Amino acid sequence: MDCLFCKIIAGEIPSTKVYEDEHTLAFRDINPQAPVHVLVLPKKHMANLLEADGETAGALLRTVQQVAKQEGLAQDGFRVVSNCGKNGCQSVEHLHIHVLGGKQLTGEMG
Ligand code: DGP
Repeated sequence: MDCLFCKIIAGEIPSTKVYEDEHTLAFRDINPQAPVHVLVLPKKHMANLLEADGETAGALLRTVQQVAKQEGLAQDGFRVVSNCGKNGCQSVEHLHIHVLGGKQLTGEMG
């Protein structure tokens, strides 16, 4: 399948890995929007949140928690975003959750 994030998961394209377990991978965004900007994704290909089952959603949220703690975001807080489809400006069609933090983020959401 011609999916950029599947190629990263397969190790065909390098990434800066932050955390990995059986079902999920977390690596640094190539174009960081904050001092900490990590992408959390399921290893199994699915286009976006609409395709995620409960088990996958749980695994992703556990990895978000792990990344937040590991990256020192737990005390001051952080933001989680998952762009979905055209209006959400999703550019890579493999479900991923952005974890952003390490500074005071702006109040704008859209
Ligand atoms: P989204 O717009 O929500 O689909 O986010 C896709 C993100 O993926 C975007 O913030 C940039 C990041 N990205 C795109 N290509 C690569 C890559 O090859 N490596 C890494 N680490 N991140 C990438």
